[in-house]
Amino acid sequence: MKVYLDNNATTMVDPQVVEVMMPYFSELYGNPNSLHKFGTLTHPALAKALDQVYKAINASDNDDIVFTSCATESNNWVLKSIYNDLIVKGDKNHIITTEVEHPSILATCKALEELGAKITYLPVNSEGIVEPHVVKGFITDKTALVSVMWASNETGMIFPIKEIGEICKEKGVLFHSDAVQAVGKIPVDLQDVHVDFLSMSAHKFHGPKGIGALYIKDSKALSPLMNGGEQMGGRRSGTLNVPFIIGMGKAIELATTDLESKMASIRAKRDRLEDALLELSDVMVVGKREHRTPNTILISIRGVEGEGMLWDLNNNQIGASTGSACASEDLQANTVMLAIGADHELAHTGIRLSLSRFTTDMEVDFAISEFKKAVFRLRSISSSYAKVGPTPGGESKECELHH
Ligand code: 7TS
Repeated sequence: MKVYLDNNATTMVDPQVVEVMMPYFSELYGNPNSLHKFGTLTHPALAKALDQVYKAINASDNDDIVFTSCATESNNWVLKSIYNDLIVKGDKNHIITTEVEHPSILATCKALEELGAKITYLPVNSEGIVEPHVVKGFITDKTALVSVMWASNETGMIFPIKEIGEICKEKGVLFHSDAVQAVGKIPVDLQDVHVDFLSMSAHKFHGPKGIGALYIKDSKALSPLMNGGEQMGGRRSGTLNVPFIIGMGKAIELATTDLESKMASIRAKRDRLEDALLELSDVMVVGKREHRTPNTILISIRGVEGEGMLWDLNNNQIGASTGSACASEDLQANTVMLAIGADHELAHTGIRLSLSRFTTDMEVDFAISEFKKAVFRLRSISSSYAKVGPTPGGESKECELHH
């Protein structure tokens, strides 16, 4: 058996998504901007895909949704264009984000900092989220943008986006949310929550890789990142990736239809896995489960290096992660765990397990048994764990880290 538990890194493309994409590679391959039939024949399916995305996030007709190549592009676009439009050409100088964003936000902020922007990286609480009053405390009349993720790719923790959106609205500051780990996993209703810009990515909800979108409330002005042939109303130049856009539309529709029941089913499997792993001594899961997306567990196992654990799981046909694949090529401690206040030893023992609607009960059973075996095996050869042994009581918990 092979068990894929790294769905926060990417997901399997749903076969129904592949099916709707297929005709647009070799049959209906026209460029939608061409005036002949080869081009115009793609229009109905493109319009449908756009509708599917609008509906899934409850966007209004006044809003814009612009397809991009990925969420990394959407995030770069918002940050760089706000910097150009409101800082270089305007009278603002400040952007607020958090310490635990994805590298596509953090590295872009670092680059803008080098160009002279003032960036505030907000600290997170012991569960790894930013509290609304902390955001409020840092907004000044020079703040151009607040950018806070909707849900963490590492911990699954859901941020108080509604409250932060209200604060930004009240203060007249633009608000961006990287909702890559929220869309398709938990309800995202943009009539209920005030967000000016929202990034999403199809490959996190069983769509293809290499296609994403940026939602823009009230179609507000934002200078383009890509200049060229003026596609997408001049917002994002580059020939439209027709099959991938169609795939994204289908994928978001499938993910958000009967979302509550899909969430309940994934949550039941995640909770069963988590309960079983918490039977081990000296393990800790970051964040209360009711505060997390229903598919994610970030667990630390005292005495077991994250990379060793991954290796062992991989040898036994289980794909997991020590955290974001975007940052895991070097053997660094999990940065989110450090931001939460974990010591370096603990931050080196984090393993992220992320399920999907395709994860089966049998796979969960297999993962539980292999995970436990790997922990026993690795602890038995861990010099540090052997020396100290289980901590007194050795109790395991799902909790907040205490500083
Ligand atoms: N934002 C978040 C919150 C993400 O989790 C990711 C990918 C991205 C942006 C980038 O999306 P892309 O469309 O450019 O690929 N996150 C991860 C991860 O956690 N492990 O591998 C990729």
